[in-house]
Amino acid sequence: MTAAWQDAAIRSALRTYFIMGSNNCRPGVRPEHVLAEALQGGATLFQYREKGTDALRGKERAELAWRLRLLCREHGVPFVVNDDAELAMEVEADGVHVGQDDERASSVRRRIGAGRLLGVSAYDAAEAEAAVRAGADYLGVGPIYATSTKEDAKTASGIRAIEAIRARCIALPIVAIGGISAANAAEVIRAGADGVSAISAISLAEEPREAARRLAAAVRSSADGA
Ligand code: 3NM
Repeated sequence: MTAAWQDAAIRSALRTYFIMGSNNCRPGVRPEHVLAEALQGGATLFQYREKGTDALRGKERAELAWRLRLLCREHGVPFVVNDDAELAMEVEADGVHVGQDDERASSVRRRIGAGRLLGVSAYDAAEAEAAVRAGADYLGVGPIYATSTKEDAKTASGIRAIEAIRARCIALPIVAIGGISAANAAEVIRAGADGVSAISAISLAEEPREAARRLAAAVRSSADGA
């Protein structure tokens, strides 16, 4: 059995958290290319999220998962699968991330064991507390800002959601999500998040490597107290 993740390793992996599926890329741009660029730019974790309109299914989905998984392995960056514990096990992922409408977090924890990361999305403090009880290793809190990437996203909460969760003394590592870019990453970190996650700020950028580099630099400078 693999040992559970150390708290410091989780916080460090969450810093510049890139999420993508095949339908998040610019027309004609391959996801493998975008991920390779993002990793070179400094992405610290990757979540494969193949969801929404035109998402791949079955064999194509599993094959792309494997290719992206191997790229992460080459860079020594954790690879997490969104909402599919079975696929996560099949491609030897480092973890699974689930939202409130996906398989229950406690059930995913039983399936993946203690050695794989379990991330759970939370909109507010009540959902965060439930995620802690279910055995989450980290929380994905959002949407912080307006996003057009997630088809059924809730109303943006602003950084208040992060502050409210920290005010309840929930110390679990937090990655913020929704409309995050290099321009607003610093205030999210100052509000109490350990890191920021982004889809479109990197996946739709003309230069994903540069976009990831800018995002990582914004997180670094705010975490250093700049
Ligand atoms: N989950 P972008 S918001 C995948 O609120 C996802 O849980 C959200 O995409 C949540 O970085 C979101 O392009 C989309 O705004 C994030």
